[in-house]
Amino acid sequence: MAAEPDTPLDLFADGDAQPRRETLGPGAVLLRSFASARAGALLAALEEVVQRSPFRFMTTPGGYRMSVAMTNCGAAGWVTDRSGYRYDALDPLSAACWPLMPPVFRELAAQAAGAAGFAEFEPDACLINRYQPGARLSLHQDKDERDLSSPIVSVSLGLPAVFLFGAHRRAERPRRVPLAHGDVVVWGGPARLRFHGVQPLKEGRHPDLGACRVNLSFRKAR
Ligand code: MD3
Ligand code: FE
Repeated sequence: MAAEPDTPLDLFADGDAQPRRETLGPGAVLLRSFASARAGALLAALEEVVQRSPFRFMTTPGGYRMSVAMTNCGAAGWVTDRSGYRYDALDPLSAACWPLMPPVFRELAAQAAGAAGFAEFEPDACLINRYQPGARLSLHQDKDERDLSSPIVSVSLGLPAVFLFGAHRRAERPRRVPLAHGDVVVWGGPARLRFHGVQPLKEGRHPDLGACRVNLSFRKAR
């Protein structure tokens, strides 16, 4: 039998740092390792953000404390409390504006969106989620943003996690997508209102982040 013809992957045989693109479904593009080369710069910028607006456990409108700790940067930040979910210009802990979106955040988000076919993505909100072992996000839709025609760009850092990519109905069984340090996913168009979640984080240690996973999600909220 003849050898298989060379595939594009053979051009990048040294691999892991090489970005690879995978389509998860209509409107959902996984860019493996897209952020790897800039992970150090992203984490340094994150340090500055959390000095001003630290991670905190928010409360759902139903009164549950979320297992994922959150903070934000940008002109608007996603918050939840007993009165509901919303985007707010102010950090409720400090009553001051959320920290500015670091240029390295903004640039990475725009480049990833562009690579997935969304030109000129200008996010005004970056929700930052921190998962410690056991933390999870149950299946939900993101629909608090005014502009549902813009994509959401999500950047995974630290420990790996299993992302649940569902359908337009909660009951439909989601696809399990393992996400690792440096992976970026762009969700837009027909994928924008799909249910999604994150399985409970497994124990582990990441060399840069220790026992946690951080996810940056860039949105156009208003
Ligand atoms: C799929 N966070 O904060 S954004 C969230 O890993 C959230 O922490 C995920 O879901 C996390 O709301 C990463 C991934 C995401 C965002 C919007 C979507 C996936 C999506 C919209 C439709 C389908
Ligand atoms: Fe979400």
